[in-house]
Amino acid sequence: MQKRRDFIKKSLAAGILTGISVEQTNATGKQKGKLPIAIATWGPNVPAVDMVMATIKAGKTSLDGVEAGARIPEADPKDTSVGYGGFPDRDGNVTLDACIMDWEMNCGSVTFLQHIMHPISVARKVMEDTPHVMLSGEGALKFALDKGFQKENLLTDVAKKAWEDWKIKSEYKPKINVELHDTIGLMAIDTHNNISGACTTSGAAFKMHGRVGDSPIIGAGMYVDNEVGGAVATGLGELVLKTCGSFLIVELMRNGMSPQKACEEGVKRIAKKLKDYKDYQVGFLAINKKGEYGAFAIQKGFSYVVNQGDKSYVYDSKSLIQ
Ligand code: SD4
Repeated sequence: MQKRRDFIKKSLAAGILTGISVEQTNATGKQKGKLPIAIATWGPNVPAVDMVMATIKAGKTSLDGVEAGARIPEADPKDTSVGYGGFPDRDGNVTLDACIMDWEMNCGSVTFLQHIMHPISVARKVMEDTPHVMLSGEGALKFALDKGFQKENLLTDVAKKAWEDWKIKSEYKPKINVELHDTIGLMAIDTHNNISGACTTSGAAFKMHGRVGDSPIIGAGMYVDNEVGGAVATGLGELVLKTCGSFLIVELMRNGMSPQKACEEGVKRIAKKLKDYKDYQVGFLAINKKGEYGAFAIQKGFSYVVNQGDKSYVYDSKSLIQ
């Protein structure tokens, strides 16, 4: 795993992993506002951000964009933190969480969903075709099947082997920045100046069966408000749930903070309130209506992708702990 992490780091720096030009730098000084914009957590998600921008440029909405972008890591068996290929829970089940939200406060979410490769699209169906915001577990699966989604085995051989290796000790210890990429949170502002957000994950690896993290919770893992901007979170969901992370960041921006300052304040809130924060990673990413963006994390190693109309760039986030 260490080797793969080193490979990704070097490949990102050299711009070869994605085949597009990649720039790595600290966020400060790079947040010039420009619209439209597409943005996502974690450097390896360049193809997803490219897809969001291509969708917007084709005249579709930011909602169409973030959904199309989220589907890329969901279908990628090599991504062990999202969708197909995600690491399972401690009983060997791949259980997925996702949410989506548009510029009119419409939102949809699925939690603890099994056997469906694209939870983000099920979340969108919950938003558009039901009077509810959130469906969970068996109910979410039944709804997805009724809507024509296919039941699939999402546990790849690689994920199964990782789970079998984990079972030898059966120790639950969340890891920081596993493999340098993780949950994808995306946001976009389209050519009508409308913002949408999406978040999708297989959650914490080897979690307890039934555990749900922050990612599908509107206001924790993701939140957008068309008057203000949006925020997404990645890292150990329990810390984000306890502090209503993404909602907090949007409210801080509403009160005048830049996206960068608001993300810093969100991380500082965790550090102030939660004694064990040093053992974990949380990263926040935010944009405002001008297309300015910012990011901040507890630990080093959090990266993100920005596309302001032409190509995608990868940036390193600053962190509280150096
Ligand atoms: C969770 N927040 O389920 C997700 C996992 C994640 O970076 O974002 N990891 O807790």
